[in-house]
Amino acid sequence: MKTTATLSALIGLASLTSAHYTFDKLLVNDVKQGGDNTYIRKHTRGYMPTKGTEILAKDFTCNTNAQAAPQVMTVKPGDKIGFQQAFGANGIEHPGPTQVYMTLAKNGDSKKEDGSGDWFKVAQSLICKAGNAESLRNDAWCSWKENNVNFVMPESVPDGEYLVRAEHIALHGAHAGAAEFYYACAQIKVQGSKATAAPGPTTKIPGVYAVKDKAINFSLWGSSTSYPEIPGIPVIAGGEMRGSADGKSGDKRVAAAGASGSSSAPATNNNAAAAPAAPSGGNAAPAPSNNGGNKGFGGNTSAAAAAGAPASSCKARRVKRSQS
Ligand SMILES: [Cu+2]
Repeated sequence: MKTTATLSALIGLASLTSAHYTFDKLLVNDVKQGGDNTYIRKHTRGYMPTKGTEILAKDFTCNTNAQAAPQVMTVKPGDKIGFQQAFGANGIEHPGPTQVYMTLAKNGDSKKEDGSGDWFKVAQSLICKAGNAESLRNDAWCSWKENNVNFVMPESVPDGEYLVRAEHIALHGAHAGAAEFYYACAQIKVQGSKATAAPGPTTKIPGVYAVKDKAINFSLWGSSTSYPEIPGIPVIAGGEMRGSADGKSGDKRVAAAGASGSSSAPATNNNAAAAPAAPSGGNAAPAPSNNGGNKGFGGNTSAAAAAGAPASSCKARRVKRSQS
């Protein structure tokens, strides 16, 4: 029995550890392109997440000490792009949404781009399986057990070279102010688009999230069966919305209506359950921060302690995985 218990403990540890990850392999239409970090910028954070006030630091753009990758991948609208996990990880096992942001390379060269310009959001995934409070802590999320963050390049993105930043936010510690951010940037050239207008709304990264944003201080440890939040800014018109706030629509990818006609309102869409689309009535001028609008402050944090939520951070940091 002792052996069994020890084994179970080890297995538990292993699976927690594999839940930590970053992304280094690019997929186009589910086929791996090149090797590790051929198109995705290598950084020095390893598989550890970014947390707390670190999201305000410059390194939040493409992760710690990110270096230009050797190649730029050319894709066309309609191609499915995936950011696959690094270090042998094979599945996201933290609960939370995924986001994909893009910024146009200012000099037309994504290898040289520093990401200091404006970013727009091309994709958002939420909940793909309607369930209960328990499933909201694991397999309700669209990204659960998938080994890559993926989206279909929308027609509404004009031709050009871009930095594309894919992100997963793990919410298990969010009630205690410790949402975990996993992200990396790829260098991608879009070719064959008919779009001409620059997509909006836009934001800066860092700056897309404030530490107190409701979406990243949400508690999974109460009775909630949905996640009625959209982290950051709304998805551009024609961009991809996968799943929904309560998962009742299933694992569906639909084109976001976007904020068309209402310019670049940076307000957070807190009505995701109603429609995977535009923020209601946003007419604000483009602004680099998203602190306006209906953004609240830590609305769900207090319920956590009452529900006996676990400590915020992951414990399994000891098991090492080679980064070489
Ligand atoms: Cu973790």
